[in-house]
Amino acid sequence: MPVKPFPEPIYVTRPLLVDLEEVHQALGELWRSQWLTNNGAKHRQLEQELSGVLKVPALSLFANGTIALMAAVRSLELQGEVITTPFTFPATTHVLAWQNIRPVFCDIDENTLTIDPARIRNLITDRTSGILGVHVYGMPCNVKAIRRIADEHHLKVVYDAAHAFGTEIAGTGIGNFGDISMFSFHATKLFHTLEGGALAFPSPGRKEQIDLLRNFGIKNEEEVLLPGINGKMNEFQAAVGILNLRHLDAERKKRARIVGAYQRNLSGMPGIRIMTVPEGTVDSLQYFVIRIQEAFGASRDDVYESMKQYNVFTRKYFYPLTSDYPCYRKLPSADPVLLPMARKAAREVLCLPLYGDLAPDSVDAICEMIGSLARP
Ligand code: T4K
Repeated sequence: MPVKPFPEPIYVTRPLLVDLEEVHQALGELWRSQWLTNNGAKHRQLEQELSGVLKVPALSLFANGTIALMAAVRSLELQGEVITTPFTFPATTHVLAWQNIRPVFCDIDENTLTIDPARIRNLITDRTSGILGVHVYGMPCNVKAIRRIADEHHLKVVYDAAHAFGTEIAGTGIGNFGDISMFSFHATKLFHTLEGGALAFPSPGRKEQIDLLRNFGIKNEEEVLLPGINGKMNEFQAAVGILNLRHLDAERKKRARIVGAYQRNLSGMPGIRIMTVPEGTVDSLQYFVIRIQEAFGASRDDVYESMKQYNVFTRKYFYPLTSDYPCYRKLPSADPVLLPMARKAAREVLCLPLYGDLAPDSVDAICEMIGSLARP
């Protein structure tokens, strides 16, 4: 081995951890208030602060991103069939299945790896009620083309923006597109609340109903208006979120430097294609993703396995495709022949370690390790 393995494991990500003293202080406030959940002061404060950070008119916090996405699907009364991408985390597809909706898999765009609008029209039937796109790695879907198709066919549009915290298209927060967007605040996300998530919606009028769905449908002590669920974020999660927001800019700056270091080291390496957001788009800096193509000589799986010997644990987000899971693979739209781009992407992608505390010379070493695996 030309480069020495790391003495400690290097993971694809590490959570942002603020000074423990700050956490103790926030916990002290909670203990004194004796208010731990159910729309408390921290919850209200975080909701307000996040609407500003994400540049959306309104937003509702949730216990996690998956429950939030379930509430979005409910709120829009999606049913029958929903057209979606198979190149995603299990949650996106499972949320449909949990509500007895048939996922209809659509192939992805070769460059952005998001749902390909040119293929959506052919999949629309009289049972189609919506489109569920994923801004995968924070790469925006083609929101204009999707809106056009949705309007023509009277379909609702939901975006899984789990990776897209802070993504902006020409200065507009990503949560302003589609009818509802879901953000994940899981510990592995740039901004996190341990576990957590939110729904954002361009029309603030939607908030009342979504908040009801989040809290059992309870309007007041006398009235329960609809079959809601328990999707509430608690006060500890919200307190951690408020603290993390204060460190967001610093974390972004550190990540941007790391991304720069990766780009300097890897650009021009034959067979390595770096995923970058289009011009005019603010990058969420959630993942640093490369595609390992034929010219590299070694396969993505070879690199993934070999990097473990160096104590580097990269991830194959998103392999396998959700359409290949046993629970979905018999669906007509899951036929591999219909999803050539998604299959290619799932074979090629590799997420490299990206988090603020990753030392720049570790990035250089990781790139050297990758370079040493090339078999041109
Ligand atoms: N839609 C999309 C497109 C998503 O990607 C996700 C979640 C969702 C929806 C659902 O949102 P949530 O309901 O989760 O809010 C992780 C995350 O758990 C998951 O939230 C995320 N996507 C997914 C892409 O990544 P795993 O199964 O890869 O996690 P795990 O435990 O293998 O962690 C990855 C690495 O992170 C570890 O190797 C080490 C590091 N790590 C992890 C945790 C949990 C830490 O250093 N500390 C930690 O506490 O899913």
